[in-house]
Amino acid sequence: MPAERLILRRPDDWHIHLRDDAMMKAVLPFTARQFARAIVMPNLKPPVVTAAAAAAYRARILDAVPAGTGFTPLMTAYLTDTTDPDDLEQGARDGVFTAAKLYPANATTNSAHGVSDVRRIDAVLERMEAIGLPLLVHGEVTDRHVDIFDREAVFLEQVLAPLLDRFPRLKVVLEHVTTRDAVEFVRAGAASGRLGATITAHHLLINRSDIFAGGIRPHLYCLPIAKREVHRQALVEAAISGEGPFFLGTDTAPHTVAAKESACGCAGCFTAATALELYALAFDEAGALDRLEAFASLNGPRFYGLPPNEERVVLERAPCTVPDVVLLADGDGVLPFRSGETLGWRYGGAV
Ligand code: OTD
Ligand code: ZN
Ligand code: ZN
Repeated sequence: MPAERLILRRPDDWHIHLRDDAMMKAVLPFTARQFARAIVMPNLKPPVVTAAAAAAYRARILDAVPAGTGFTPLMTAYLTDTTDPDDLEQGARDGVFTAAKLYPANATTNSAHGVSDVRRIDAVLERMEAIGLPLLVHGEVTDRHVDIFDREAVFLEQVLAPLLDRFPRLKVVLEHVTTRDAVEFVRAGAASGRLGATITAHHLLINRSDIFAGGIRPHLYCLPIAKREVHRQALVEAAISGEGPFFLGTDTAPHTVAAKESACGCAGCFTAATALELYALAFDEAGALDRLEAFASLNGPRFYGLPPNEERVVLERAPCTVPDVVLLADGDGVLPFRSGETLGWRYGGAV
């Protein structure tokens, strides 16, 4: 008899995009309802590059957190070719920065100011290694001659492996892994305890054929793009393994309907509306619900050196309808991943 209820420590989301203004106000309640803490990505327009900008962004988020949720945003610095190591260190010492994010220039949404060549930021990486500030990596090369489906695997070999060699004590999270290659790479470095990886719900649930099922489906387009089924299976196997380096990071990335449904649509899946339910589906399908707590609530805090949350929450095997659309105060809307569908798991809140 399969489990009907699953009680787990309140989880954290180690990779989210909250945006700002009306969009932030509309999407933040979904994350704050399920997760105690979240790593907030800095790819605003303009990006969050200084400790002062991150502190101001954190204050805007805290202002928008619904009363009673107790949600804590964990802030990140957006690394550029000109990041000042002193500002980064001061931000870390003041408790503003939990990590810093490496976007190879133009790899994904709002990454035009990213790092043009990782060797340009050696001084910054040295400082991060010295003070124990984790480096979060969007792991794709941006050379347009490299096929879009190969950009993660090529990044591992050309950029990440040499970087890990050059900074042997730097803590690194390979964000939103999408390939078997990445899973194997992370496993190979697991013994060091300094290499982790986040896995999104959507990459556990879709493969690249789903993006084109019956027509082009812009709401399934995200970066890194979903890969072949063998890769999806490798991600599921890693997520349910319970192994320490693999933890939950939704990469929920809201865009307006108009920005997604366009001749040149934006990348990103908005999964926050039913994040835990989507992970529960993937774990249930793999017969591994008992491993969800390690992935969602234990492995991330251990990697970041933070205590796991004490509170418990419940997931129930019951119908849960994903909202059709989430409306913003300015009249725009965002379509959740699987909008309008009924999922077989429902988040029941704190117990
Ligand atoms: N991927 N979209 C966005 C970010 C992520 O690479 C990512 O972390 C975004 O819209 O900010 C996306 O597809
Ligand atoms: Zn990314
Ligand atoms: Zn992201």
